[in-house]
Amino acid sequence: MNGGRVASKPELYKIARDAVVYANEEQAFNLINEVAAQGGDLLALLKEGFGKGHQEVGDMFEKGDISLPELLFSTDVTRKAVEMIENHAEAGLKKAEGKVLLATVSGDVHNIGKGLVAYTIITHGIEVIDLGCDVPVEYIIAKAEENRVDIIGTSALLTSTLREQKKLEDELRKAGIRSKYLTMVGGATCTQRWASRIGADVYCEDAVEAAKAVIAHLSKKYG
Ligand code: B1M
Repeated sequence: MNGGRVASKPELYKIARDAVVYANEEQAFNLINEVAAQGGDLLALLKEGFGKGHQEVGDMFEKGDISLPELLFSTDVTRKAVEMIENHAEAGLKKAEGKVLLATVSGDVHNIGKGLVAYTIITHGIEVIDLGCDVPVEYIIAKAEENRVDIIGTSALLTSTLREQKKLEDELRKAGIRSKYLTMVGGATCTQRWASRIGADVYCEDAVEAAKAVIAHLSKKYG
């Protein structure tokens, strides 16, 4: 990958970043295998390399510099890199304390933005339970309780499905478990105003903001 010379950390991070930005799955896999074989720090590679690339493509998409299919190809490389690194758990990948549960609300099949949020959080070494899309509030709460998560994040992209985010707040309160969780909301139709109105703890405009909010909350809780 570098003419036989041992690559420096910034060089390795750049190769990982490029693999995501240019959606080069083979480059990502070869790099992970090489770093794992050398006993290198895979979590650092995830955060500083793949994670940075992932944030960059997210930003490029927001600015309209790349198309939706390009974003999806890159996100797929990040997803596979994360899975591969997780499979190398014995090679030193340690998770930070705390768990996040994410779901796109019931009646809503928009999965791409929430997936981007999930992978951006995962690249910081934080465990994410991603329930997918079209998920009823009752199931979200059951899974949050079962997995003892710290944060419940919901995504809504349709005006008609925003109310599910309010339903989540209401049902958590009714069950007397609202204070156990930090609730985070986002999605194209969701706003700060809506979050304040329904009593959600945090509104995030994009995946980077979401990851920052998660890190801030978990650092405060676990030190
Ligand atoms: Co639909 N769709 N769609 N769609 N779709 C929108 C959302 C729409 C704005 C398009 C439009 O009309 N201009 C519109 C909603 C209008 C409204 O209600 N106000 C719309 C509609 C109407 C529909 C259908 C009803 C169309 C129809 O069938 N008549 C239908 C609904 C199906 C359903 O859900 N029941 C529908 C279907 C679909 C597809 C299946 C074709 C496809 C989804 C594929 C998939 O996800 N697997 C799709 C798509 C792709 C879109 C657009 C074009 C793109 C959405 C997207 O993926 N953006 C969208 C138009 C648009 O937004 N420009 C549109 C990329 C993604 C990275 O951005 O999801 O916003 P986004 O996520 C961002 C932030 O919002 C934030 O971070 C992400 C990135 O940084 N974020 C969070 C998201 N979730 C977060 C959670 C957080 C924090 C931040 O914390 C938990």
